Amino acid sequence: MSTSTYTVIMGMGKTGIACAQFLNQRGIPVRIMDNRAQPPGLSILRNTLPDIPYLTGEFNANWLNQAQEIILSPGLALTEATAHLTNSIPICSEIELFTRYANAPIVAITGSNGKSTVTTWLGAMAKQAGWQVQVGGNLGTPALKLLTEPAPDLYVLELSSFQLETTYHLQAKAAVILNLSEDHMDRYACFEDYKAAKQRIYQQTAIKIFNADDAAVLAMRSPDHPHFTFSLHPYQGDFHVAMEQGELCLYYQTQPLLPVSSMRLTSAIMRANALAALALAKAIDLPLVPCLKTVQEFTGLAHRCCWIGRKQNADWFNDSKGTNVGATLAAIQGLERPKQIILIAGGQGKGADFSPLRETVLAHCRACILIGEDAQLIAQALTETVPLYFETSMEMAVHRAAQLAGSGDAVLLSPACASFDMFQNYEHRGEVFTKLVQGLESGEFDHSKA
Ligand code: UMA
Ligand code: ADP
Repeated sequence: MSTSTYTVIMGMGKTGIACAQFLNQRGIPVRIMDNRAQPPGLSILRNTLPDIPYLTGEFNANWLNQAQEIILSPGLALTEATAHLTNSIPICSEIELFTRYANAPIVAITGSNGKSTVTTWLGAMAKQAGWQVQVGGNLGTPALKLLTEPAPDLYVLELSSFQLETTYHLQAKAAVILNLSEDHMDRYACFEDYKAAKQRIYQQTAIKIFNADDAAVLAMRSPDHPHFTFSLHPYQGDFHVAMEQGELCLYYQTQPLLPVSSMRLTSAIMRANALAALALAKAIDLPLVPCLKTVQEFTGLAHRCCWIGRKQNADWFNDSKGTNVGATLAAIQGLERPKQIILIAGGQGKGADFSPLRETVLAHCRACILIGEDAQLIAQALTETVPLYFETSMEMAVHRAAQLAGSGDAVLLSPACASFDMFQNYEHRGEVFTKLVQGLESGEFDHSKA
């Protein structure tokens, strides 16, 4: 057992810096390191915490072996710490640290897709109901940052599998895994490992929410533990979608809640997200009326299947946050335009198997424009489906799409990949795409050259 009195933080990104600031403020001695030469948090660290010992460009085994505890940033796998350890040192996440200090109930949301949407939606419901609520986690604001504000009535946290790997005492009042499909296969040995990391969200959770349409999620349910289910199929979940007097409605059990036509977000995946948010709201006793008002008024988040305009007589959609195959499948199917979609995809595939795209592309797309590091991998999965075009920049991809697009078509950017090979992040990719599309003049492209 170590006799040291310092905590070592691994990683100098958003999470690492939030941990250093939080612990330093409480007088807990910390050291911080990052194996990147120029980690993004370095200048903030130097400016705001000049007395904290730090290291960049490598990890220091001595520091790690003498630490009282190691706080591991989510971008680092557990083995990045254990590889250096000869002593038995406890390792945990920033979220674990958060649970030690948080003084209000926690709702925790994970899943392969829809996390940010449901987290934001539930936060908006709580706010509409007059609750003090703080929203953060993988969404962007590190959970520990939320603790710098007075304790609210509720914390709503989006959690990634990375954060859950080393979180042991979440004890959420309500938690959900929205869905499970392959993601981050460059980090996990297999899908089972990824699933196991996600499943940790249900540990010691008071009320669990399950997607009844997702077999892998539903298999985690034990009937005697308090839970709610949701489903897009009539009467298949506590919260579900069914017809009421000729109109499609959201339901709680046998009670119609509202017609889906009254929602601003119209796609099926957004109905599933609304049902999940309502189930979480029910689990924490949020009043129904303000929640339903929020279901109707919510307009969604940027870069998730957003219509950005009509050019070349086609509709253009930005789904830059479609960073895995599951999200891209949902986006293509959600547009409901058989054979009329021109898909722009590609980037860093994170070790994904792209073959599930095949059938959906064949049914819904009429061309695919491929960009980025893993364009060839996607092309292999799509051989002999639809015409494939390879482009070296987003600008070229948009120009190619404009040449191909005709009346009634939809051009969809939904990359099924991370963006870091060509862009700072998915927001940057979406903004570049949107600007290029907005810059297209009608008739700028000569269709005869396509
Ligand atoms: N890294 C190193 N060496 C280090 C530390 C990090 O190479 O010593 C690399 C990682 O491999 C990673 C990158 O640096 O590629 C960032 O890692 P980080 O842990 O420092 O990231 P933070 O800046 O702290 O941001 C993290 C989340 N990022 C990741 O999990 C990769 C952010 O989610 C999250 O918003 C933030 O904490 C606050 O909670 C982003 C994300 O992409 C949006 N998440 C993944 C996803 O949603 O799919 C999981
Ligand atoms: P996450 O935070 O899990 O990445 P987001 O809400 O940011 O989820 O959405 C990411 C991508 O997933 C977008 O492309 C969006 O259109 C798609 N998406 C959102 N909700 C769902 C869902 N319930 N099922 C499948 N795809 C979804």
